[in-house]
Amino acid sequence: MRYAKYARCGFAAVLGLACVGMALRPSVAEEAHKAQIDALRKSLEKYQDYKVAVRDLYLSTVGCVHYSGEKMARHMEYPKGAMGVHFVNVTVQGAPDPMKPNVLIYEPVGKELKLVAVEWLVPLTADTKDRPTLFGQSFMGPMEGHEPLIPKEYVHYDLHAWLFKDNPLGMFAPTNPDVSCKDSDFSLLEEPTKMMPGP
Ligand SMILES: [Cu+2]
Repeated sequence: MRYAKYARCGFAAVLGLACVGMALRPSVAEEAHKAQIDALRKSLEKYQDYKVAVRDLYLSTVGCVHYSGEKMARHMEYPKGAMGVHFVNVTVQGAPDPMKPNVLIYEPVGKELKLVAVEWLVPLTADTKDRPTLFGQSFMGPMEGHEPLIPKEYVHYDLHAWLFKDNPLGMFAPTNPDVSCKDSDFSLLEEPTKMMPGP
């Protein structure tokens, strides 16, 4: 068995490095995304102080959003967990910029707000041709706006990235079961959002 493995390796070496290149390709992309995510996290560290975020026009939408895990037909599937408090910067527009998310997400902990995640919120427009992607991740949606904080008519795609607090469901999951709204005076249990047809 071991001999056969080495034999194949030797054969690939004779043919050139194509075989090695193929084996490495996915991890090279993953490494590039990881480096990009590390750079992003570093550039956003200043927003651990929410006042810095507000000064840069990331404005609080106050409600701490969480989901029960209830499943509804033709609605988004949000596992039980929180999304936290969204600070939205409406001056960030256009195609999603991997280095400039338009939403910062905070978790109320005691009397503090802890930066836990970021989000890219991209409206569906007449010009939308494709589902957006960042870091090799497809955005979720399109979906209606998240009532009661975002009007239903705001049909959009979105992608969350839990850069500042681990998410057992994955870095890009929409909700985080380890984030809680229990310390918020403005806890909002939302229903899953309705899916909408794409382009
Ligand atoms: Cu959404």
